[in-house]
Formats: sequence, structure tokens, C-alpha cells
Amino acid sequence: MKYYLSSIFVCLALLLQGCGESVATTTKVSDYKGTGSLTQGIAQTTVTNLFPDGHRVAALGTIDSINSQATWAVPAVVNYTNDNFPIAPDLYNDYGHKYTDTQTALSALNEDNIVEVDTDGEVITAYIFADNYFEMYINGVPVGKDPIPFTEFNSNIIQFKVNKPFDIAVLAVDWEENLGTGTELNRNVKAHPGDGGFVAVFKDESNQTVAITDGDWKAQNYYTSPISDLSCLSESGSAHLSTNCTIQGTDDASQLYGVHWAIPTGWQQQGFDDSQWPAANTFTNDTVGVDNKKSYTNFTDIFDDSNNDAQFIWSANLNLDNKILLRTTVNK
Ligand SMILES: [Ca+2]
Ligand SMILES: [Ca+2]
Ligand SMILES: [Ca+2]
Ligand SMILES: [Ca+2]
Repeated sequence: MKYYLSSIFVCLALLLQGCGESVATTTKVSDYKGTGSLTQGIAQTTVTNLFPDGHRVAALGTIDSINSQATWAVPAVVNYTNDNFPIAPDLYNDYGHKYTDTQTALSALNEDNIVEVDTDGEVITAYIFADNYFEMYINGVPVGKDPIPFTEFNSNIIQFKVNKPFDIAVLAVDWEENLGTGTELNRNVKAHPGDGGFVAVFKDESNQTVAITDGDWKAQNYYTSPISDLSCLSESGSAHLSTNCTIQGTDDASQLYGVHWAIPTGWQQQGFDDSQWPAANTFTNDTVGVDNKKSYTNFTDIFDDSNNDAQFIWSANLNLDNKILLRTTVNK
């Protein structure tokens, strides 16, 4: 009896192990046919926290590819500690100015805040909310970076002087807690995919809107994670798609894959050829989840102007695309 019982346990254990193995081996690196560079598991931390005051740890790391000779910075190479890249003034910042409305934030700016792209240009004012981090260029000139890389959620106002037409180029990063896996502690699991979102409005000196984020922008994704099954990934033209991938969380981030693509040189510059990039996807306020955030709701006269309603934009997957480039040209 004892023998039979232990045999049953051994068989059960083997069965369970077998099941575990079959789950783990449903995806093989050699099955991946895409153009990306794969990584797996947690990156090595290189900077422990860019913003120690923040609720979540905003770290940086590096991770080696498992299918190519590449090392990737995660969540992105950023200019956060680069003193030559200006910090965007606040609309609302839990650790800075908490303006209650657009006019007060605007009044607080002075000449020193205006970044000169063209000395004889007109002053354009940009209003920005990013989940979680952005760096903005106008014709290749850095005009402002997000003062809070991860949390809490903040919003910004940027002024620059430029002649039309001009190109807006933005690096947008959905930050991550478990470096290299696009995940954070959320919904009771240690490694839940975070989501992104970027909205902006640009006004001229006469308060006319000259640009809003919408589906006419271009959006390209350079970092997809977490991926647990490589067969869910696809590509269409230049689009790096993960539409068929799960956005379920897990407590074990060690097996999760990341997919990386190199950012093209000169992407910030005026006239950069983004014609092959996918069009931006638009997302509702509800999907991004901003209705409980003062950094958004204090400025809905700007972000949700009924005559010119700016849309949240991102690449195709708001959850799994974590490092994206956005571009548009302002002509009018
Ligand atoms: Ca931020
Ligand atoms: Ca994400
Ligand atoms: Ca996020
Ligand atoms: Ca809106």
C-alpha cells in the first residue's frame, strides 16, 4: 500500500512536472521569425532610481539579447540626467507646482522658459500629459523632458519659438518596475503589464490650436514586453504588432520576453522620413484612466476642448508597447 501510494505521488509529481515543462516549452526562441532582438527575464540595474521621491522606483537597466549580439537599455535611453535637455515646466506635479487651471500655469511662465528653435519664430505653447515619460524635440531641438519618469502622474507646459512648418518629435516611455519586462506590481500580481498614453495640444500666440495629438500622427514602437508566448507576435509593413498577445500578469517575471528594435539615427530631426511608420492609434480617456488624476482633470479645457479634442495616442498596443517615437509636421 505504501509502495503504491508513493508511486502514485511520483507519477503525479512527474505529471505535474510534465505539465509545467509543456507550458514552458510551448514557445522557443527559434520559433520567433520577427525582426526584433529578444531578451528574457529581468535586466541588470544600472541606475537604482532617477526620482527617489516617486511612489514607484524609476530605475534604468541593461539586458543582453538572446538571439542577437545586442545589449539594450531599459526601459529606454533617456536624457533625464542630461543638463542640456531642458526640464519641462509644470502644469501639475505633486513634487512641484500644482496649478489648478491652465491660465494660472501659463501666467507663471516667463521669457526664460521659452526655448528658441528659430530666433524670429512665433511662440508656441504645448500642453502635455504622458503616461509615463516623454522627451520632446522641435526640428531636432530639445524643448522639454518630463520631470517625473514614472509616478506620480504629472503634466507639463512647454513654450518654444519657431517658424512654420515645423516637426514635433517625441520619445514616449511607459516606465517599468521589473526592468526588462514592461511590468509593475499591480492588480495583486508582481509583474503586471503597465499601460502608456500621450496627449498634447499646441497653441499659437493668438491662442489658436495649431496641433493636437490624433490619428494623423506617426507612432512607431521599439520595445514590446511582457511576452510569454513568442508566437503571438506579428509584423505588418513596419508595424511591430502584439495584438494577439496576453496582457495577463504573473508573479514570475523571469521567463518573460522583451522584443527590441534599434531607434533610427536622426529621428528627432526636421524632415526625417517617417512615411513608412504606422499611423498612431487613438485611445479614450477611460482606457488610459485619467479621470481620477488632477494632472489631467485640471486642464480638460485644453485636453478635451470640444472644438479641437486632442486624443490619447500610442502605437498599436497601449499595454505591451513601452518605448515609442511619435512624430508630426505642423503646417498651418
Ligand atoms: Ca511623467
Ligand atoms: Ca507597458
Ligand atoms: Ca504606465
Ligand atoms: Ca481629449
